[in-house]
Amino acid sequence: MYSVKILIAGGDGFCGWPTALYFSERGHEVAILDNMVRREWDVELGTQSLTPIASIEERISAWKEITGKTITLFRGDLQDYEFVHESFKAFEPEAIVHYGEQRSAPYSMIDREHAVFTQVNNVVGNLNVLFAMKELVPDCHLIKLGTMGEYGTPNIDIEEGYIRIEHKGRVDVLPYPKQPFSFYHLSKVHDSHNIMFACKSWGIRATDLNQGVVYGLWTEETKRDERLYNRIDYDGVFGTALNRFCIQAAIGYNLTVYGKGGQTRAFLDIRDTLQCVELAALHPADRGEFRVFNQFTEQFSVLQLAERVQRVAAEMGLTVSIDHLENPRVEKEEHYYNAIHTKLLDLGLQPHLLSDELIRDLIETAERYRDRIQTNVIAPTATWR
Ligand code: NAD
Ligand code: USQ
Repeated sequence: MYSVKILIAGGDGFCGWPTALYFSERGHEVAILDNMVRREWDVELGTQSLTPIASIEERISAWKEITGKTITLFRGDLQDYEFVHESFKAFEPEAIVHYGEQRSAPYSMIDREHAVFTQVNNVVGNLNVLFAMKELVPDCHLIKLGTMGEYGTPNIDIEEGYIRIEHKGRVDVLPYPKQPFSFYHLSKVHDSHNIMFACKSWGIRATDLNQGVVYGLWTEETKRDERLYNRIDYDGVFGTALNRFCIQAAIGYNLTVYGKGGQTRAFLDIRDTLQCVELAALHPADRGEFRVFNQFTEQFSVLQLAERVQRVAAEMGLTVSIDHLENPRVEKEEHYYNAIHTKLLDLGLQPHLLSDELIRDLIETAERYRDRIQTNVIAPTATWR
């Protein structure tokens, strides 16, 4: 296996921090770029990660102390082109994993300001990455985190990025139609279009990873020391379906299924996020290629997940009820869903499928940190209407 000089934008976040450690552990040269804005949103929303998390400086120095390995830090905003330019010039990455965006759909739907912030932050940050690549590291591979939510829930199979269309006797392979769920998901569509255009115009190499909802918390590296712990969100704005249900189950909070719960989404274990990103990094796209992978391992409806958590909790002696809350979102609650996801499997992905053990482990983690859980931030507050 060869070593890659890899920049993790958003490397202080839920996916980014374990990714940085994972690559560093495997002998790659790692730098993190982040402006810590995710920690400020906790303050804005009056919430915090279930697990206590050390500052980025403490995290990086603990990693050095434990493994002897160095992670470089570029602390700043992707919207600041001068900063992005300086960081790229100093580090000269061979690959960039770009996680550094506002990633909550509810946050983007709070009001006009949050919608505008989300799209400006994400679209401008991503454009700055593309321009810095063009100017300084044209051979570098961009591994961009997109989302399965770019596609929405069409009544036909979801392909990996492109679909062959026959129209009036002519045939073409075109980008798969996008019907995103929120202003956040729309920002990812805008990013995809910008990256595709940069690949075509400038010969940039890029892989768009349309990732499903990530669940889980622990990875080999993050559980080694308390100072390396990852964050995990449970609040109504940043918390995501399965993780939220496990944390709710631990404190006897009725599981918050929105509407009927027939909404089906694509899911994956955080350990598979790391594997997928590594597979993309070790098999770069060609110059000028805009490659799209659907990054998930299984599909579940929200109600299926709630019932599974309820059953595992019952086996642990916990009585858990399921609430069907009025859905704060505008989305189909019963629909067809079948998304293709073979490209990462073809590259060698070995999925960690959802297990009762993982659910039990998350419930136990939440029990351990129950004093940190604020029940007043669990209910959804942002509405789509
Ligand atoms: P996160 O919010 O935990 O981490 C994102 C990080 O990016 C944060 O540390 C934040 O400070 C940083 N950031 C945001 N804007 C920035 C800016 N302008 N400049 C510098 N840093 C900035 O999110 P996550 O859950 O780790 O998600 C990472 C990526 O993966 C996101 O792009 C998200 O859209 C995508 N994704 C996440 C999930 C999921 O379930 N968590 C699923 C699919 C896709
Ligand atoms: N949901 C509930 N109850 C909850 C939370 C969510 O029923 O307590 C439902 C939602 O209505 C939705 C589904 O579960 O139908 C998924 O919601 P979510 O909050 O778990 O995830 P989502 O908003 O889609 O966003 C998350 C990440 C985002 C990523 C996306 C992948 O926050 O960054 O892009 O998952 S995907 O869903 O494939 O678009």
